[in-house]
Amino acid sequence: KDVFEMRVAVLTVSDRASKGVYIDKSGPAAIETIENFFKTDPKTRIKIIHTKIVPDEIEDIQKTLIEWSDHDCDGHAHLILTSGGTGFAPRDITPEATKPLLDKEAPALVTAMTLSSLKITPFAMLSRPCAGIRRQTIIINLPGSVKAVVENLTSILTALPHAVKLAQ
Ligand code: MTE
Ligand code: CU1
Repeated sequence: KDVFEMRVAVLTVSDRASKGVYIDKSGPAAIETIENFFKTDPKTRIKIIHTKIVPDEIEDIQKTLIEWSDHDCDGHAHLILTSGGTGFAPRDITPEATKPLLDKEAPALVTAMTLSSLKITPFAMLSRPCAGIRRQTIIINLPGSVKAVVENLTSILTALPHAVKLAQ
């Protein structure tokens, strides 16, 4: 039957993880969360096509987002999740790197994440994520902690296959 293979890429944005000061746990947490959610969905199969860790630098982030949303021979990512760099610290620039690359913004994805996150912690106010569409790729910023990745991602997963199909 019609099984949609959703090509997913996960970018971890962290100075310390990129230097190997600690092992990135948020990228793997995003992958586990999305794989686990769609495990029981007969219509969607998750294929992780890229993972990467970059420092909190606009150029590194943008280079990766552009590459992964490009239509190369392996095919563009349907969905790019970034984790980290959405906060108020001076080096938190993931949304600023993402926004200029988007053809269209998808503010309601951010609303959904914020609404559900605020029910869990007031610190959700301190995340400034950006979400939208570049070419045929949906890009969504998530905060950096494992807890925040799981909670934010869980709140939007159910809408993603429909979103991805519409964007093709
Ligand atoms: N959202 C959820 N659902 N759960 C959380 O624990 N942590 C917050 C927020 N969003 C959190 C959350 C905290 S403490 C911060 S500082 C911001 O995300 C920004 O995180 P970042 O700088 O790692 O992107
Ligand atoms: Cu925080």
